Parts: sequence; C-alpha cells; structure tokens
Amino acid sequence: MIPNALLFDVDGTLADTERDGHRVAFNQAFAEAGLDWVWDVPLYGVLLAVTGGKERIRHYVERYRADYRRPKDFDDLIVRLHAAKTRHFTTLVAQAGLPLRPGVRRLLDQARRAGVRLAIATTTTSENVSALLHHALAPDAAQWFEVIGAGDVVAAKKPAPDIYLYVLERLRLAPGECIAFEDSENGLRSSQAAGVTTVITVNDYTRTHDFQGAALVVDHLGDPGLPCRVLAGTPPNGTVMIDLATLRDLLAAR
Ligand code: XBP
Ligand code: MG
Repeated sequence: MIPNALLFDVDGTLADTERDGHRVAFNQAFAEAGLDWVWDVPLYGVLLAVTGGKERIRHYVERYRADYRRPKDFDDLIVRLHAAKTRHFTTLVAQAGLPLRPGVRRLLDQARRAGVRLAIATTTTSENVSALLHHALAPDAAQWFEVIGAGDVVAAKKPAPDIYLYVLERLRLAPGECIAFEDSENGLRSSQAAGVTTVITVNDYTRTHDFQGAALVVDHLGDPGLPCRVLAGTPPNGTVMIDLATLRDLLAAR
C-alpha cells in the first residue's frame, strides 16, 4: 500500500533554512538588541543540537556566555529576541528566498495527484512555516497541508515524539500508515518514538548524525537528471528518486 500521508519536517528537509536563514536572523536580532552575540557557521552547527529558537538562545547564554549579566527580565528578553528573530527570518524568506531542496516539489506534486494526504511536523515557529511555504512553494501552499504542527503547539519539542503524535491524532491516522521526512538526528528520534517510518535527507549540518533506525538515508530526494545517492538502507533496485513507489516498498518492508 502507498502511504496515506506524508509528514514533513521543515528546517533542513523542505529547504536548507538553518545556515543562511535562521542563523542569520538570530544574529540580526542580537545585533539589533545591542548584544555582541554572534553565531558563526560552525558554532551554529553545535547549537542546533538544541531544538527551538528560544531554547537555543537560553542554552547559548548558559553554556557560552558566563560573562553575561542577565537582566531580571531575562525570560522576557528571550521572548522579545525570538520575536525579532522571527520577524527577520520571515523577511529574509520573502526577500532573499530560500530554495526548496531537490525533489521536494516533485514528491509533493505526485502525492497531491495521488490523493496522499500531507502534513507538517516541525519545531519551528508557525509564522516561519507559512512564510517558507508561501515564498518557496506557492502562495496557497499552506492549504496543501491538512495539518501544520509547529513550534509551541506541543510542550516538548523534538527529539520528543509529541509533535508527530499531535499530527497523527489530527489526521486520525496510525503511524504505520505514514512516512516521515527528516534531516536530523533529533528529528529522527522524534518520528521514530512516534512509530513513523522515516526517510532522512542529510545536509551539511546533519551528514554525520546517527541515523540508526531510519528506513532510508539519502543525500536528497532526487529529481529527473539529479539522482539521489543512497547513504544507508535498501531501497528498491535502481532507485534514483524517492517517489510513492519507493515509499510503498519501504512501508511494506517495515
Ligand atoms: C528546527 C529547529 C528550529 C529552528 C528555529 O528543528 O530546531 O529551532 O532552528 O526555529 P527541526 P524557531 O527541523 O528538527 O524541526 O526559532 O522558530 O524555534
Ligand atoms: Mg529539520
């Protein structure tokens, strides 16, 4: 059987948003607030181990800025910084544009034609998801996804399974009827703990993560003329792109 629904992570999976999107927006928010906090590309890779922007800012201060004298309203400061960061990120997505990763549009189109349901399970803030879908995919793309599970809608972010459980409950589907797409170890821990078969598309930040338990690990989903490379797992012979036939075989092998 082909899956009844495809559940997509956003950051790193639909588009490479972290290095040139979120990271830049965090730095803009810090500079605007007069803080000398700068997250360079390697440091941001380390900070990504903590999911959620507000949680990441707090972790950075605790772990790297022993010198920083926290104001009394430190919790509120984090909320304000994060709101500014979201404003910068959505502006960046609208102005600079962050392209979709290979094969994302092709697979979404194929799923929609076949009546396979679509949903999003992400840690990022919902405004960021709306902006990315609108600008990178199509102005009406948010409507392609029956459920958009994002950000603080659940108490525990990835690697906890909560966001996947939230999405599955709203779709009224069992995990075994769905396939999840993730790019990171935290994402895989989350989808796996919810019992969803997972395909990983790695990126520069996540290439070295532990993807034990993923059904398939590829460099990207593949497109005509741009075959994907299988890094772990056994897809059907001659797989050059991840399509509904590949996903049907992965579910059958579960
Ligand atoms: C994404 C994240 C998010 C983004 C920033 O993880 O960890 O924190 O980096 O988003 P995943 P916010 O792809 O596993 O969902 O700043 O909006 O929290
Ligand atoms: Mg991700």
